[in-house]
Amino acid sequence: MTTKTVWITGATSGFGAATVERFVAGGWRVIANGRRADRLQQLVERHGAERVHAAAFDVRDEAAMRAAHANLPPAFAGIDLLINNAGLALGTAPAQQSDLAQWKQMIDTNVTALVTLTHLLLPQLIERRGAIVNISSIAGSYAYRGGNVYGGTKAFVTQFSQNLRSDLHGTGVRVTSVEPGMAETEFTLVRTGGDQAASEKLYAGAQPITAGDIADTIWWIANLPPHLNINRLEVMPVSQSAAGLQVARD
Ligand code: NDP
Ligand code: 8X3
Repeated sequence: MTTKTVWITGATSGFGAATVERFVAGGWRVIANGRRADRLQQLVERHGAERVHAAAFDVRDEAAMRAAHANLPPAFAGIDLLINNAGLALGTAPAQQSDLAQWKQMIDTNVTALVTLTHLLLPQLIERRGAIVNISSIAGSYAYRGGNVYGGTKAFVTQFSQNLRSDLHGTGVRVTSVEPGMAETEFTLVRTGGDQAASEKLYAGAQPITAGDIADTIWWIANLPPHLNINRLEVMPVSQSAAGLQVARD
């Protein structure tokens, strides 16, 4: 059987790191991206340079992204699956108290970088009848206080995924939007600017989704028979559900 290649963004932590392990275990080659080069290097050392290629760059840096693509080792140059996972939320303040720089960083990472990499890889994904899995969020479907721009970026990811499907009609390329709910990763540590106690408090007693759960979900999506496409997949822990609307009274 031919060895397939997957490009995973955000491979240094959380969902992305667990997905690297899942795909390597499944026999795939992995292009692992993230800014923390030391963590990527550990992946290469653990699995070998023939299995994992470290592509250390900031996804907001288009020139670095293009250089990483142009300099892929020949064995990694044919990409069958793109997993657009790199992303972040910054802050939990209401819009009127939010930091504009944080809003821009979320848009640049979760939206602009995701479409840039997708645009770059689309020709070869079409040529190879490949697939794209975009990591969106329930925050793109359910409003909550402090979700403002983060939720907006994820609504974009969900709709972009569906529109990509329309444009790719007839090409055989599969596109899926995965929309997880509360999952314990470094997500809350990043969102709170490194507040470990806040992160632990959020997940305590909730039995949140694990990174491995999402890695298994992506693995399942990627290995379905080629005539099947999961369009959208919303996943929550049993402990989480949607709550109602709010009313302000005089
Ligand atoms: P983590 O913080 O654990 O992982 C985020 C990953 O994104 C890291 O590998 C980080 O790598 C990478 N990343 C962030 N910014 C950049 C950048 N500018 N350039 C390159 N890589 C970057 O969080 P999760 O695993 O939870 O998050 C993965 C995805 O899942 C995100 O898109 C998030 O929005 C989404 N999500 C998370 C949920 C949750 O509750 N945890 C629920 C729903 C969706 P590095 O810092 O090394 O660059
Ligand atoms: C992360 C899930 O609900 O914290 O995307 O926004 S949530």
